[in-house]
Amino acid sequence: MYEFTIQNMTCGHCAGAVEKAIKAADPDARAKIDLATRTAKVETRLDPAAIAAAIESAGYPSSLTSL
Ligand SMILES: [Cu+2]
Repeated sequence: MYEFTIQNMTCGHCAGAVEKAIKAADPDARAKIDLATRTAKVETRLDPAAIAAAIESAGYPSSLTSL
């Protein structure tokens, strides 16, 4: 489980776009997006850097805040 802080995520559409980007990178990922805290908790077998890159390429720079 990785937790990312995601910039620019301001509405439900953004949260959906972030989730879609995560699922595109890893179809087996489980993602819990929290709009209020602008964080995403992601369960994935991928390297967290790959998830961060996918989120960023959707337009939302992110940083890994915890493992
Ligand atoms: Cu939005």
